[in-house]
Amino acid sequence: MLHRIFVYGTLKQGFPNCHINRGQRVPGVFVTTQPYPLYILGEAHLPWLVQQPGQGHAVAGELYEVDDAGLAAMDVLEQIDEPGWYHRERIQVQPVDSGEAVQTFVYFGSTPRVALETVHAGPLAVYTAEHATTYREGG
Ligand code: PCA
Repeated sequence: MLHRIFVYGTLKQGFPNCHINRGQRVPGVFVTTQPYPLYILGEAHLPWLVQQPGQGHAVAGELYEVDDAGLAAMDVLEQIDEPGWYHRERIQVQPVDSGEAVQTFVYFGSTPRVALETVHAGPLAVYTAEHATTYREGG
């Protein structure tokens, strides 16, 4: 079965965890239909999208279609079974130029960590290659 996943951080093409992303890209740039806060968080400088719709900005990223095994590999990276890490939820995104909104999975970071750790930047509208230079693997 194929799943849609919207990635906004290190799983984007050319970013530090892109090798874990085995999905097939849907061409173009997509943005979240709702605004959400996107921060750079903690010692590892993690891109951290928080499930607080209506705060922050519409966030830009990439949309992929991925099979069960590919999605499972991303779930392992994002530690979705560990409290305090990412959880995978459904949201709506749309092409930045024009086109129809679609439902997709996305990884939200745990909300309480934002209050407990250093917020280096944000809320952001996009996670850039420059932000990725501060990312620490295994954080
Ligand atoms: N990886 C996922 C969530 C944050 C991260 O670094 C992504 O790129 O969407």
